Amino acid sequence: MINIERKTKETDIQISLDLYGTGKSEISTGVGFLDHMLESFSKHSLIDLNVHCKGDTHIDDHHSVEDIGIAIGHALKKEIYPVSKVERFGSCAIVMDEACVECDLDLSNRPFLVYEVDIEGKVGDFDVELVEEFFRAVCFNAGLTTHIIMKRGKNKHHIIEAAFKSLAVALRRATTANERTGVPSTKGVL
Ligand SMILES: [Mn+2]
Repeated sequence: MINIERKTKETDIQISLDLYGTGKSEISTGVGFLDHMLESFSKHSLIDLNVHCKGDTHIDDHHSVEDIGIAIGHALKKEIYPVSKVERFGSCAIVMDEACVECDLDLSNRPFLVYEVDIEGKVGDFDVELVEEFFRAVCFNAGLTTHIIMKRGKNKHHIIEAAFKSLAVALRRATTANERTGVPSTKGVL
């Protein structure tokens, strides 16, 4: 279990995260759609996750969404590394009705994000361009090489929720114990 506190003039965030949990969450970010996505992420990753954020959402949701991503990324980095006796690589394609999104990731300890999800506009009052900001903040601060690719879809709520679930399950698979892998790198450390 890792606890992270992150306070700036824009946001005040408390996070607790247990990588090997049971998918329990208490989420209150001030951004309703993000609450829904993080509850889904926790449930399907089996990561126990509490997130509380007071942010300047009177401006817009950008600072809160990005800063929560940074804080979750920091917490994941502390929980994941150094990598030992786990699968290391994880992939998952999730379907939600007409939508299908695939996430492929590597516990590389190197930040990289390929994000090919071609959607615009809003879900409710949530700006969908913030989804890429969130995933970039998570992957860069956690040290994850991650590709999130929309294979098909029309409904933006389905597409984004499938993206969060695909990251959740890919991460769960990559962090699944495997006694035989040792340090799963020819470099000898990750
Ligand atoms: Mn939903």
